[in-house]
Amino acid sequence: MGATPLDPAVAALVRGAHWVTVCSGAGMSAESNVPTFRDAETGLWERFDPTELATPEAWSADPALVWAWYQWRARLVRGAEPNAGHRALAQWAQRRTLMVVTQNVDDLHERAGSSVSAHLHGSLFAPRCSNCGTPYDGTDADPDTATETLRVEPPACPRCLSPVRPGVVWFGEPLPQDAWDRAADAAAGCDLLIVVGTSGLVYPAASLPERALAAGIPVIEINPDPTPLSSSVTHFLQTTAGRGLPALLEHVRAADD
Ligand code: BV8
Ligand code: ZN
Repeated sequence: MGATPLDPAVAALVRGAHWVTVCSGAGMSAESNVPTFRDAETGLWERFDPTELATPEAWSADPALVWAWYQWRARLVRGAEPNAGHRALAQWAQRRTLMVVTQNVDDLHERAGSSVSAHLHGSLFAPRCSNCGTPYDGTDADPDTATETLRVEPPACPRCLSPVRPGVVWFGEPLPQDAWDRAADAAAGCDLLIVVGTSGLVYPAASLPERALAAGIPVIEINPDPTPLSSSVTHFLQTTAGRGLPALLEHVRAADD
């Protein structure tokens, strides 16, 4: 997919937007070599289905398996770098109001310089006690073991000795209310919403672009593949985050020069 020259209508939307809200999904980190949620997990984990493992049932059935999976993912992210898409958003935010709402549990937006308004599904780097909720800031179980073995016993909470759990939102769990409220406000108040790198299958996160469209807010989708949203958005840019976002930023820069 070569860089396609932007449709003048898209360029005009981007130039005129004073408040942009970006809703990102796993595809945002794909060019950083972090597998998306629906990629077949590589190596050790390929025989597991993420939608099976990212559940309270999997955790109660085998905490050591689930803890090892998240340790493996955290290690993968630690070895990854933000990509041109992450960097474009951080630069864009220096010129306009730009809010990042993400479904991703990695920290690549932050490491590119963005401040993230809402991590709708939590973070790989915020483990907490499964019982008393105390944040766990102890050194993680040696992340290297998570690549060699399928099971790593979760650490015990220093306060109540219950197992420490990953700081993510599993299927069937409610989203953090404060994160959801900030995300809903960001999607309702902006002049332009950009949804990038998400299959748009998981709710309520997937409802944010729909809510913006219903409120008459233009929505640009960036994704190399069509999604259930692609036919309803204002503009569908069939390209990757690493190509599409820098292309949009060029138009913001041109408007400022
Ligand atoms: C809730 C954190 C209510 C964990 C995640 C039936 C039964 C049970 C539940 C439900 C049901 N029907 C609906 C539900 C609700 C459920 C849901 O929506 N299920 C779906 C599957 C139908 N939702 C929930 O359970 C949510 N909670 O509803 O609670 C409630 C209320 C009160 C009290 C109790 C309960 C919680 C959902 C959160 C789950 N946690 N992640 C972890 O990471 O391990 S979800 C996880 O998958 C991601 O975070 C993301 O949100 C989601 C989808 O992943 P995507 O980010 O979209 O990535 P994906 O791989 O799918 O797609 C990648 C995309 O990128 C593709 O489109 C691809 O084309 C594109 N791409 C690829 N390369 C690039 C690219 N794009 C750009 N550039 C590239 N280079
Ligand atoms: Zn505890």
